[in-house]
Amino acid sequence: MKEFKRTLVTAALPYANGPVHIGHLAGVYVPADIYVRYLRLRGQDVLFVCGSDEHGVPITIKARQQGCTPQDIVDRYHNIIDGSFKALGINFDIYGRTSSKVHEKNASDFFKKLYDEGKFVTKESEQYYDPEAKTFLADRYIVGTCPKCGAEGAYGDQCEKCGCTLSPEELINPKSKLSGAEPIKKKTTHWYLPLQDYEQWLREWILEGHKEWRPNVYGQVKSWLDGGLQPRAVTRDLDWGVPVPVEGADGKVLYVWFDAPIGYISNTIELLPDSWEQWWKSQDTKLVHFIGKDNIVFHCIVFPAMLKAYGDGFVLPENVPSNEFLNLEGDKISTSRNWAVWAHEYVQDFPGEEDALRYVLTANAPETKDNDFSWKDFQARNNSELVAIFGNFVNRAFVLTHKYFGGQVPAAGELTDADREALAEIPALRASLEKNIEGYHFREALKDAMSIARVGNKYISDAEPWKVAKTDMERTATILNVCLQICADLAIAFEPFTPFACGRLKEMLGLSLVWDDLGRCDLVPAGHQLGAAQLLFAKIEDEAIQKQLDRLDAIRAEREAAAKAEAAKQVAPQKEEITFDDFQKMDIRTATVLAAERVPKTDKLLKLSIDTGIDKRTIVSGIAEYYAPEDMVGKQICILANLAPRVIRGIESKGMILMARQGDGKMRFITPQEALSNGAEIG
Ligand code: B3M
Ligand code: ZN
Repeated sequence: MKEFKRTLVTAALPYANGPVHIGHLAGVYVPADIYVRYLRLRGQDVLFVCGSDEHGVPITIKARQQGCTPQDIVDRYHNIIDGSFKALGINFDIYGRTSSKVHEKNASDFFKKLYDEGKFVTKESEQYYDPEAKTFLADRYIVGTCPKCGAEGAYGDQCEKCGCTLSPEELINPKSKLSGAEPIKKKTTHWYLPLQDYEQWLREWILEGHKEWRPNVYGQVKSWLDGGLQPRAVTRDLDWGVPVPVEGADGKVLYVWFDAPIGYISNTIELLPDSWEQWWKSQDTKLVHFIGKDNIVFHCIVFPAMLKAYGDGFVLPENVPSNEFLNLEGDKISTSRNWAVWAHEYVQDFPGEEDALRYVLTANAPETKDNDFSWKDFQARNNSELVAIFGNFVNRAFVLTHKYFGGQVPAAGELTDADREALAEIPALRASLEKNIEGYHFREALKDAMSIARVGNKYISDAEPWKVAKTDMERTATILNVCLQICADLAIAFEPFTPFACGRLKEMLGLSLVWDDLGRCDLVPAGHQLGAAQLLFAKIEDEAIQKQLDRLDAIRAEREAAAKAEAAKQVAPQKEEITFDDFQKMDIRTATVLAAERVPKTDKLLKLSIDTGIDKRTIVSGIAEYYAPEDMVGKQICILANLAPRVIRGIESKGMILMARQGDGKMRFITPQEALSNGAEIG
């Protein structure tokens, strides 16, 4: 195994076009922070870099929609995101931004060097252009009717209704999402990085050299490489981004996925203008990128190829841990549908409960498969694990030490087997915890930490110092001494996961602890004065959970109503042409309903007696969902009189009532605008 001197940890730069939600936290930021805190506790040299990703089309779209500038948008979200990371204890050394001057220069210089060295190829192509908004359009910004299912509002790359993949050419009636204008094709020239030139090198480096990467990451890389790499455009026609620093490139900027990963470097430069190269260019730096699963190709293929093309000894990632997706209450998290738990709202709704979220998102992390976050599970894990096991154990140990020994750590007498056995479990759990964190298995690592709390909780429950104290103070002293040693272990083992509670616990212990202390058993010296017991974790009450569930229910209801309204507007395509003679064959007339009743044992059918002007007859009609029998009596309607009779549920039905049916299935009968005599011919 390679020996490294320092670890550079990056967390994917969130787009500053919206706040971050629990999916982002669980996928990237909480695991990255756990990893960094662990390394710090071990005394390692670590740098933790992140920042806002402030370029890209979605930001310009949002600005247009809200009638403000892209800069306004990124300023707003940069601050919100930065604030929620801080509130949740996700402690970057720098949280920079790609709209900074340092980044603009760095990204621009990076491009220029590759350009000067002939590392790009140029290509002319035809792309969609919005003649009103005067801008080229990404596929996503062209909408129209889906050619497969007829749904309105299908995107140029996909129809969300039927799920089919599309290209903008296939859309019926394509329109620019920006201005509503019909897009035209226009020639444009861009710079491309010929990824295929790096394919062999990537194969050797990753497929041969990094078989230990998570299967989802390794598998995605392999399938990209097996599919054959293509030149990839690194510039765009857009007015928001880092301008392409070559002559004749007016109106062009660096593609957001070209400049964003360079942002990791820029942010390091901003923080450490004199020593940043040590982090990026020394081969004894271990670089780890924490990312979301939709970022894999950019971090494992494109960015490394960019660095390789650049040369100059840039380090490549040693690992790229990426999670699957987190769902919320069984549904995909979606920013546009507002189906999310937003980090900045969580910290407002649950002040002081930051650890609970970190804990649950880790315990439930989608490390190997998609996972679900539910508020009930959140409450249960907080109340029955953090509060009932970890918190309860520590609380009992402290309260009893204060009660019997005035808060002074009592000296241990001779240890019994039970004492020794409890303490002996800790080094083994520590070893497992280390192995798991170092292997990026944070869920398992958290289980190891929780197992230490379980050991403590079981030990104190079995040893019952509150009973022993009635007869044997010496034994009570030993038990509480053992408990306090375990409390110190917990303050260390949990620090990466629940740093706020561990801060309080260290305060209560009056000790500063490092990782190597974990499992030593003599951390808390006899005679040492403890601080007052503080609450480590608070119970989360049903009302708080219900409030969140109500909020989600309201969003769901709103979404369903909107979907219904949308469906109602759907118009069925016109039927095949018929001749006038075909039409003439139909005998359509006015008629009046004389009586109506439900057909027994059916939900949909009404039996109607009607006066057709020609005769009195019975028609069975499937309208019971829309009309009660009494709604129909006395109404004038239109019927198809000469439809061949049919027997429905044993009733002979002669003719059909004309109904108008809208896209969501809602039906209304047709009535003449003014009452006419029954039997009037329609046509
Ligand atoms: N902003 C994508 C994302 O948030 C992107 C990550 C950039 S990392 C260099 O999914
Ligand atoms: Zn479709």
